[in-house]
Amino acid sequence: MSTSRSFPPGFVWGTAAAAYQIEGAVAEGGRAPSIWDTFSHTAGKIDGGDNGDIACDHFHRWPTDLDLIAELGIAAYRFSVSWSRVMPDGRTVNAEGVEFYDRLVDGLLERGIQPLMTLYHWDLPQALEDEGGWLNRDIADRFTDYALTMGKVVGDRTPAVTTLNEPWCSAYLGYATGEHAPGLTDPSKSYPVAHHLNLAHGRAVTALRGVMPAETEFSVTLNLHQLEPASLSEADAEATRHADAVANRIFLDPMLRGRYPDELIDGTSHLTDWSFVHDGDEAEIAAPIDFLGVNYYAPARISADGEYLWPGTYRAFGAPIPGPKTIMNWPIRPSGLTDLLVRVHEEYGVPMMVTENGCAAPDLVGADGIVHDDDRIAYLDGHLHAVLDAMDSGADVRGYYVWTFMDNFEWAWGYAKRFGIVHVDYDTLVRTPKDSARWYQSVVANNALPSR
Ligand code: IFM
Repeated sequence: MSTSRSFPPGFVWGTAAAAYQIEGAVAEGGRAPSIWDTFSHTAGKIDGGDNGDIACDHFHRWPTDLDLIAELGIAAYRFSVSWSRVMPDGRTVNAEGVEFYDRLVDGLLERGIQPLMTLYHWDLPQALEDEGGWLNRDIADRFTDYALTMGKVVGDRTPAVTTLNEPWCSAYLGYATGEHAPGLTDPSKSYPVAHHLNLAHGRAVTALRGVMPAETEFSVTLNLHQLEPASLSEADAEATRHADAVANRIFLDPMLRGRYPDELIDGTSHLTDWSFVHDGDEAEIAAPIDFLGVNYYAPARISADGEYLWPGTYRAFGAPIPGPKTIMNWPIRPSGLTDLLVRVHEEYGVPMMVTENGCAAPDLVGADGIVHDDDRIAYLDGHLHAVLDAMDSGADVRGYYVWTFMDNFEWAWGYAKRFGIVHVDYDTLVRTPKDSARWYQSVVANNALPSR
């Protein structure tokens, strides 16, 4: 039997959530609709016709939610700010909205929990969408103003800030496949959207450094794709390199190297007009960050066969991978996380945090009222071993945030898919820790994984 494996002292143990997925209270405290309110209220967009109107009612229940995080001994909480609560029209500050996050940050610190504030987790104010949203270059300045508002209010108590969560989803799921808000299906728009997200990130980091304490750590969170070719053929290898440029390097390269990859701009992306990239933009995007947030759930397989799904990537993005899957039908492959972290370390040399990792599981409530989610425990255990493996290979990984604290609104899947380590009864909104929460509690307490 192997012995337990320890993490280094100071390793950050956290859990993560996002505003629209948990807050509810969409029409309270001066909040105005975001693109996700509009989208979720559009017939046919969300499984079961669900929406975030009530969600977990975290807006009202945050004190007891934070009590539970503290009781579990979780040292850090990654929350996101609802832009449309703070600036309902995208521009004008709503004091009530700002105060909510001011109290949340104080509540975290009072309980000894370290805040990691995400500024944008997909819920753009609808008023800004009406002006063109992420397609309108002006969005970079709107985002910077919003970031500065939050930085000035909570910056003195917020040691770490993430600008964007998973801009890939905003650009491609929002504009190419239409699975996410704003639900467009015009693939040519994904590239300018990705660029404006990148620009907003870099501009906001530079501006925030001017108003927040010098020791504040700045980051961005990317859902990097661990890609593998479907076969040994040169065509699949080439398709995989290309998909890597479109899915990963379109963010990594400008942010960490100050230049878009040649594969994107040499015409192979099927989008030859990159005039939306202005002189000086790439330098702005490359504003130095202190760590990269990496979200990982599953690897993806790329095949050159099949039609293009959108310019520059492939319908066969997601070619079948044999082996175990979660109930999302996502392959379970912890070694993919090791490979990804080592690759980013070797190619970009940036410190990293795993800012999301977790799984949806069937989560039946037992006769004792508890969810005995051994499948989730096995998933988390495997992926935490994978993080240690990456660190053994030299990757500088400083923390891990389990996705997610409690079951919540899982975007296009509504409430049908549960990712939480805490169960939420959506009739009563009662929260009950699952076995995985108790398992995580003990991992955090010991700073080590149990023996296998
Ligand atoms: O729930 C989402 C989260 O909002 C962003 N990353 C992936 C999670 C699971 O799908």
